[in-house]
Amino acid sequence: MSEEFRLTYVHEMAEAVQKLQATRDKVGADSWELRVKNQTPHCKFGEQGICCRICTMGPCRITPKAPRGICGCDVHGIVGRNFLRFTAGGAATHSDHGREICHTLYASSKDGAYKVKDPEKLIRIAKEWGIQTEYRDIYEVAHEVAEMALMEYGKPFGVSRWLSRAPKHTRELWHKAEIEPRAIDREVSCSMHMTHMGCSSKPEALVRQSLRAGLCDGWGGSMCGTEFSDVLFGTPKPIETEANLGVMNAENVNIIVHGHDPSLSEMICEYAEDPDLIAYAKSFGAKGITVSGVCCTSNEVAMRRGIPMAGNFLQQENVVLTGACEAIVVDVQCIFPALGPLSKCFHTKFITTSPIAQMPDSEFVRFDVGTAAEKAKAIVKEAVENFQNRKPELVYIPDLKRHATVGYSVEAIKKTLDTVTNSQVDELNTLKPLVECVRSGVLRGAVAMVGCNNPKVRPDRSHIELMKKLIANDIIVVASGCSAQSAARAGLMDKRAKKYCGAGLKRVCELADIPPVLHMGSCVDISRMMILVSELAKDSGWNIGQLPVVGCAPEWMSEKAVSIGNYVVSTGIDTFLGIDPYVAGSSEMLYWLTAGVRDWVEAAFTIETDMEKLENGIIEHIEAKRTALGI
Ligand code: MSK
Repeated sequence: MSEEFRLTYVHEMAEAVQKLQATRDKVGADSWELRVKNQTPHCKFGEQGICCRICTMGPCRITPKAPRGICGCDVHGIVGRNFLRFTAGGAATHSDHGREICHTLYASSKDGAYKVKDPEKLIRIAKEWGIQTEYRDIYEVAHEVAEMALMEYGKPFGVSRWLSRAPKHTRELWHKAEIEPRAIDREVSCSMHMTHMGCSSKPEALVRQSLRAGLCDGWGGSMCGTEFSDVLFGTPKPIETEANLGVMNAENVNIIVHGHDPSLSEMICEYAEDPDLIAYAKSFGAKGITVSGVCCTSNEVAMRRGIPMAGNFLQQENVVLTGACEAIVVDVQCIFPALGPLSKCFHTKFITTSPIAQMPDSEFVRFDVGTAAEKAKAIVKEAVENFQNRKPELVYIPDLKRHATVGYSVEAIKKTLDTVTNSQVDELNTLKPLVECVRSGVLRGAVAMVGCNNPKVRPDRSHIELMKKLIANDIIVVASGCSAQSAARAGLMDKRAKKYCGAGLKRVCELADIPPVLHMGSCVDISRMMILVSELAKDSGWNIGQLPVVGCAPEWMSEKAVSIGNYVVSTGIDTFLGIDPYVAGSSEMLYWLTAGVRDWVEAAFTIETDMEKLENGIIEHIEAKRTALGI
């Protein structure tokens, strides 16, 4: 069996969607491949971050002839302010998602649509926060924890509660650098204030606040999102699933869930399993109901329910182009407005559900905690009824899918490690076996691969080729977001992919029965990776900045990714970006991001758009960390 296994190549993925593009042309639709052509070449001022439109005296663009804006701000101030606003946008987005989850937890009840699925985790967090748990109803505890978490967004004094999870050394660095995040909303608000006309234009100050705003996301809002999603929907554990467009089923009603917030998708999945609705689907000639996902909503339901992953960010139009999508139901973030006009060329219902993400040409079904169950049921019913409107001549689902084992939360990683330790003599529920693998050199290190796709580079290629190179060099990969879906679609989350590993990682995969690329969840779940490195530091006695661990976002595109980069670097992890965050126009900003911040947080960014150099840079960096540790 294992001899027959091979990874899917990126060119095979591209070929598989060519027929979908023929359908696109036949129905006169549009897709990102065409729009990229219309938008190329991109604005050079924008690309370098040297255009300022923060006030209406401009817009001001910096050139050799005009080195300052009308207010006198130089290129470094303009690039710096743009970078901080970029970061604040991402921090706000992740954190508001986290806030919604806190509200859902606050509304949870024994008889309601949302229940506490992981009471053990809830009690652990409650104790961490000094909340009384004994002799109390679990929902009383849940509501107190949720309220306390909501206060984290606007508390007038103190720093984020979650910081206490970080190692002492890291917390001291943050304190000394004055980047400990205070209330979550305050850091976003403060970033907007600092970048208003007539406030900060000094790169050092703008970068410092970027790190702080990033930290309020990763060690604030995103951590709320992850932790309380686990409490509500279950902490992920390894589960089998499949990935790529071939998970859609031509004989079934296909519902695609897309976005980020699991509150909606969990309910849709629930009702797609309802025997009455399945029978209803059969009455329309379908064999059943298939729910599959796109983007991070997909990661959320894949790792808790094994719901298949149809694709990542740049696949979102492809699911409609199959002609077999009865409904694409979206919540928030990373949703192309293009889905509206595109779905009009097919029978597909494009259903928006959040007041945060409203789009033309969509049907808006307002989803809220109080009516979640009835709205989800109505959406599934509507999708079922739409099956009869399919145009069979337009249906084509590429025959491409891969098996994947997903759901490696920190808790699941520890449990997996417990299976390879000798429970008679070894400590359980720790990361120490992993530390030993790194110390002995069986594993050279670890890379956190994260982030989106971006049409600026061939979609998925950088993710997949980088991961292949890393695992061949005995570097284990943990992945989240659309990067995780690239891995799954290629087959890198199939346990049989161990054949592509170096001898050390292959042995680890065999012993622990894991794939070489571990799925850690959605983009808010990069907060899981922060816990993972913190615990690795504690279990190894090394500081985070000393660990042979690297973060990498080779194809990123969103503001959220910039915010993530800021908190990953701030946590002490060197971060490699394959796309320039519009800072090329300022030598001072480049200095601060790629070198200056190292004095504060013992890590920095590397911006490298050449994939081969990026690949080699990561491996060299990991080996240099090992040399510095003397291992
Ligand atoms: S969905 S932020 S395209 S990873 Fe989280 Fe993917 Fe990037 Fe959106």
